[in-house]
Amino acid sequence: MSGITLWGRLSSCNVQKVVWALEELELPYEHIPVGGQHGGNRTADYLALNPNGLVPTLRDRGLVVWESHAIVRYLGAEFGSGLIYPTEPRARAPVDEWTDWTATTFQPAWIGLFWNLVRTPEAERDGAAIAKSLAAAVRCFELIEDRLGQAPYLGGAEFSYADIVAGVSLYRWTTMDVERPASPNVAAWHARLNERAAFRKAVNVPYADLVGRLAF
Ligand SMILES: N[C@@H](CCC(=O)N[C@@H](CS)C(=O)NCC(=O)O)C(=O)O
Repeated sequence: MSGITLWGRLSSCNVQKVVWALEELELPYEHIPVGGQHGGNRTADYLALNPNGLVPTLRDRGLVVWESHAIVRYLGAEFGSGLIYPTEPRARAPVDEWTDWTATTFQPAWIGLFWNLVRTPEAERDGAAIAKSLAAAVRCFELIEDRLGQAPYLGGAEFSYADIVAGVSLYRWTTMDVERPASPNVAAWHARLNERAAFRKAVNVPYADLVGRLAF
């Protein structure tokens, strides 16, 4: 077994984190579309790799890793030379902090909005649920806005994997049909990330195939 293989559909925000990291680190990889309309994530072969049955999954020279944040951290630690995952504990701490906050607080908020507003068929949409999830997402973006008033990137002075796991929200957040508060620091961060080819390739992915689709 040699080289890197990534399983997952490119419309998944969790897969997008891994694509962005791979592209950022200029690592060659084989991509196998799995999940969503492609299916394949409940087969015995796939479950042997990832017993959680979700995407993404990554294999590198025999090592299999699932959970998007663990994958991105692995890539940074193995191949990044400190580039997306700082090696020094005091530099690493804020990066891990914003990453864990993304996993536990920020992503559930903005993805909740995406599900309520975009993935739920129009006839089934619940205005109260949309308003609640929008308020939660706005609260999170206010935290990010404040943070980006202190530093250009979430982890501090340098781009890191914290920007990757949180930044996959930006295409959807800015294209969803909702009232967003003015957030100049978030807008400037988005513009900075958009200068990166890896961001554009991984994240600026139209999601028409997800509209009104709750099946996966
Ligand atoms: N915590 C997991 C969540 C993975 C997850 O929820 N994946 C979704 C796509 S974003 C999935 O596999 N859904 C089933 C499908 O796409 O068929 C991670 O970060 O990797």
